[in-house]
Amino acid sequence: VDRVEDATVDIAIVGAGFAGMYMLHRARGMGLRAVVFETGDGVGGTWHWNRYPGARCDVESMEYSYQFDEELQQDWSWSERFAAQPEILRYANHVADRFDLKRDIRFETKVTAAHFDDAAELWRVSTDKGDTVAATHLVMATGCLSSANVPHFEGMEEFGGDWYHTGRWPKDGVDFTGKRVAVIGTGSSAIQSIPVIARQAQHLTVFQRTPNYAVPAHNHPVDPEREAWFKANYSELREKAKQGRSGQLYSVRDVTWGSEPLETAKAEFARRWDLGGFSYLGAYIDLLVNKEGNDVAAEFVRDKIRETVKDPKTAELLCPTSVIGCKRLCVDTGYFETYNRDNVALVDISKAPIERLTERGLITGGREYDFDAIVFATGFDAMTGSLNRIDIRGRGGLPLVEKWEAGPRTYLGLTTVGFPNLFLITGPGSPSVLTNMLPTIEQHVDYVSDIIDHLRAHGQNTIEPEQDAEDAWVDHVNQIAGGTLYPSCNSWYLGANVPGKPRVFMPYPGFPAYVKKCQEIAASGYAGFRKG
Ligand code: NA7
Repeated sequence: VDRVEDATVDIAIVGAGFAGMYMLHRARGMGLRAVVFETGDGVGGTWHWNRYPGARCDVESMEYSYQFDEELQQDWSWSERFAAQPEILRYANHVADRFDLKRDIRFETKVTAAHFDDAAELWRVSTDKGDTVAATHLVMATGCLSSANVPHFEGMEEFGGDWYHTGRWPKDGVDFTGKRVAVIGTGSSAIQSIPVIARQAQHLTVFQRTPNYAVPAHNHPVDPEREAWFKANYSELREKAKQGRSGQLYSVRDVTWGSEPLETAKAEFARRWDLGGFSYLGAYIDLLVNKEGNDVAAEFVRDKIRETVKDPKTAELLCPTSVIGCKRLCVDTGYFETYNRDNVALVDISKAPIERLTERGLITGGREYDFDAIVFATGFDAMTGSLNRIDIRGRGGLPLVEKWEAGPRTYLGLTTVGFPNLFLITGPGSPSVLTNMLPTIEQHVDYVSDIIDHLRAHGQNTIEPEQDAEDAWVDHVNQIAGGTLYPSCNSWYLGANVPGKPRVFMPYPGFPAYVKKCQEIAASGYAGFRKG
C-alpha cells in the first residue's frame, strides 16, 4: 500500500463494509475523487470480522443485498434463506470486484485522527500508516457493531489457553476438537456459535449473565422457484419492504393487542414461530408498546424453551424475563436443544459475576473452572464506539467525544453541529440497527450524495445542522423511543452493555417515518441545515 501524503480528495470514506463500498461507488458516479481507509485486509466490514462458527445474517438473504444495480441483484444467487458469513463475504467481494472498488481502498490502514481545518474548510485525515489526506467531505462508514467489547477481567494475561472475541475471529478459524471451551455471553453471536462449538468441543460451559429470547430460523436452501419469483418482482418487493417499519418484507399485522381473543393470539404466535425469523414480532402492530401483549408473546417463547430443554432447572435459567424484542431478537438454529447434550453446561453468573481469569481458566461464585479456550461473545461498543475511538475534532478543535460526553447528539443520525461536512452512515439517531442494514445504508448514502450534489450545484462548500434542529431531533427520537418498551431493558441500543457508557436510546424506531422526514427536509432545501 502506497502512503498518501498531502493529497486532496473530495471525499474521504472510513470503512469498506457495505456502507463504505456503496459510498465510493456513488462518489465515483458523481465524478468525485474519493479514497476509502479500511482497518481490515479486505472488504465486508461486519462480515470480514465476524467469522465465528455459525455466524449468519438474521435478515433473509434475498433482502439482505444491494438494490442500486438491477443487473447485480439479478446475477447474484443466494444459497440459503439466511446466508452464512462466508457467503455474505463472497458477495461483498463480488460487488467490490464487479465495480472495481478495491483500487481506491487503502486496506490495513486505520484512520487515527480527522481534524476540521476551519480556515481551509477541509478535513485533515491521518492514518496509522502515515497518510495525510485533506478532504472536503468526511464519511464515517464505520459500522454500528464494529468496536469489540472485550471485558477487562483481572488475570487476562495469566490465562494459559487461548481466548477469542467473536467479532475478531481468526481468519483461519479455530479447531476446538478435544478442547474444554467456555463461552461468555448469550447474545446473538453466542446463540449462533454455541450449537456449532458444542458439536466440536470435548466440553462446553456457557456463562450466562442475562438469558435471551430466540426464535427459530427454520433455515433452508433457497427454493429456485421462490428465487425466480423474487427476481421477477424485485423492484416491487424492495418498495414494499421499505414500507415495513424495519425495512423488511415480513408481515406486521395491522391489528392491535386486545382486539382478538387470547386463543387467536396464541394461534398467531404459533403460526409465526413456524414461519421463523423476525416475523414473530409482527403478530401485533403494538407488541413493542403494549406490555400485556408483549407478556403473552414472551411467555409463548418461554413455554417453547421449557418444552425443548429437558433439565427443568437449566430450562428455567434459560427463560428470559425482560420484554421480548427489547434487545434485538435472536434468530437461532438449534440453540436451546444444545443444552440437552451431555457435553454442555450452563452457569448462571447473574448474581456472581466472573471474578477473574486464572492460568487455568476463570473464577466465579468462589469456584475455579478449567478451560483450554475462552470465547468472549460479549458484543460491541455499539453505534458510537468506532466513532469515539478516532480522534475526530470539529470547529475550534472540539473533540467529538467531548461533544458526545453525555451521549450522541445528531440531526437525522447523519450530521452533528460543529462538524461541517461530516456524515455518519447509519449513525445514532437514525433507524440503523432496528432495520435491515442494506436498504438503510443505501438510503443514507443516497441522501449524503444528494446533499453533496446540492452543495456543488449551489456553489457552497459546507453544510452542518443548526443547533435548534439537532436539539429538536434528539428530543424527537427520545419521545418516540419513550413511547415504546425499548428503554425497559439493559440493551446495547441504550449503551447499557458497556461499563460507564451514557444511557441514551440510540436508534430511531421506524424506517418509513424516518425516510419521510428525510425527504421532507430535502424537499424544503435542507431545512435545519446551515450551508456556507
Ligand atoms: P450482545 O447482544 O451485546 O451480547 C453480548 C452478551 O455478552 C450478552 O449476553 C451480555 O450479557 C454478555 N456480556 C457482556 N459483557 C459481559 C461480562 N463482562 N460478563 C458476562 N457477560 C457479559 O452481542 P452479540 O455479539 O451477541 O450481538 C450483537 C448484535 O449482532 C446482535 O444484536 C445482532 O444484531 C447481531 P448482558 O445481556 O449484558 O447481561
